[in-house]
Amino acid sequence: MSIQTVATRPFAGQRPGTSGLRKKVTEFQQPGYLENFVEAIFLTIGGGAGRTLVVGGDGRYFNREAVQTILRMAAAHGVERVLVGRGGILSTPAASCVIRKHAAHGGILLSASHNPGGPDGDFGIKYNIENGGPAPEKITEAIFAHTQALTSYRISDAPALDIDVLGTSRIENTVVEVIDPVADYAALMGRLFDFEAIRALFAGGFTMRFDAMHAVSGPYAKTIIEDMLGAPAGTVINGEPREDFGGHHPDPNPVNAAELIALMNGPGAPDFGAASDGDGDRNMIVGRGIAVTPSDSLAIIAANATLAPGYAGGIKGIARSMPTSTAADRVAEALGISCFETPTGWKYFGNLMDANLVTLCGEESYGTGSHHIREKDGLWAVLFWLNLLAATRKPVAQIVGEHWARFGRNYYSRHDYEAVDAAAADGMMTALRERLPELAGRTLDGHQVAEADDFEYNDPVDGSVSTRQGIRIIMRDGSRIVFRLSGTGTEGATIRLYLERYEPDPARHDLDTQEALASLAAVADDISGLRERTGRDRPTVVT
Ligand code: G16
Repeated sequence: MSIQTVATRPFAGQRPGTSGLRKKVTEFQQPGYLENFVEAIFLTIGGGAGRTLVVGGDGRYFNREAVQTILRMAAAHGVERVLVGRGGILSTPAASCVIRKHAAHGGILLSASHNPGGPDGDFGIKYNIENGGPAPEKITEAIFAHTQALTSYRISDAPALDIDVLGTSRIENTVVEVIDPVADYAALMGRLFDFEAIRALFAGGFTMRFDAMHAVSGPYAKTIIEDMLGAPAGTVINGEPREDFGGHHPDPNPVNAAELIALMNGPGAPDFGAASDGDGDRNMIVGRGIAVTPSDSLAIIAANATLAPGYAGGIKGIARSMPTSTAADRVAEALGISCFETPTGWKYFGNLMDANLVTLCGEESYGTGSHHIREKDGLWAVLFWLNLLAATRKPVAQIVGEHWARFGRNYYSRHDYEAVDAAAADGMMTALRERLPELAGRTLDGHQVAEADDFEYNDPVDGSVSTRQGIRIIMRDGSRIVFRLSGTGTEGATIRLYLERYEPDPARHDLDTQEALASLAAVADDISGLRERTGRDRPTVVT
């Protein structure tokens, strides 16, 4: 074994997006591409001497090769100890949990989350810091700057390590410990939720279907829901992680998890349905005949937080990403706690949680979580709902209906226009930005515009400023139209249009969501010229 210095050259496009670097697998397979990014991480954090690092991923195609490369590079950079999930597996929330529990300096996470996998799919890598959360922008920018100036990287020429067996071995002077990917995480969940009450719920015949979508949450869900909570075998479906996610899009929304939705809407539906994504940080909550929107789920969790033992003392505050509906704001107001509005991306919640300003965080993109770790956490949200169902013994639809009756309903939908021409998308956003000053005060199809701006976030903890985080058109009646470009797509541009309408009157809480939002959708198209500029006459995905 010896440490090699290998000559390299910079690759274009290695700037991390909303959540790390995500590219096609084929791009990552170019010699030096992954190595350059990893070298840049080590240069940014100042090497590995005396440090513990966590490494793992969602098991998608190229995960195993990438883990081996990172282990050999960690050894070349003098890392003292690496904790790696068995088989190279760690869900994103479990990685965050392991970093915190073992006081690691940080972690390298391999995932392109909900993006499709396989040889023609996507791969991704991101660095998480010692609080267990995604690196903030100043670190990701430093990593990017290093990628652009590299002339070489360092790597050990050690042979591949067996990462399928628990135990400790060495590469150069680095200790590599293969750990059970589920154990630490499952123990943490057991401390937050009333497992006894949930066990009693299942023992009483409560039925559930958890669709792991052939992604990483399968082993976690089987251990916790079936083995520890006593749900019958078969409650977790598609529970074996596969390198290509069984050819599916591992994104838990009603479109991609259509089978689960059909089951929950059909005769003989189980009491409760849920799904998680590629790396286990997203969740979808479904009751009989009702898919709960992520924005409502956050608000309902907040309103009922004290039912779970881990939150029995109450919550400090709530944070939501800007495009997420304002349903949680109403709960925060009722509880007399603060509600923060941040840009899209879980990384913006880290400072607020570290400063103990918020307990719960959520995003419209099927992400919910709390200060127990620093990533969103799919299974955590599902366990929260199970705890809520066990404590109240009410069906999901009743819990949601009662919440709306108390706080009002925020009709909400996201329209995605995927893989559109990047120049057309940029052109649309630029033109809309220029129109913002003249929109304020105007009445558009009966909605009076109260505010129209390009969202800017001033972090109250470290004072950093993030500009151009999405265009908001806020109406006097509480309705909102939001436009932003996705930061996670890998093909052309994806335009996201978020629509929200607030309805306080319970007599009007059973409208069809798209019908309730039709007038706002028409206004959105009118002011942006979206259809004309992109040549699309309808969204690719509506959730
Ligand atoms: C990532 C981030 C999320 C964010 C989402 C938005 O999700 O971790 O915090 O809400 O991207 O994606 P976009 O920029 O495409 O709207 P994930 O689950 O892909 O890591």
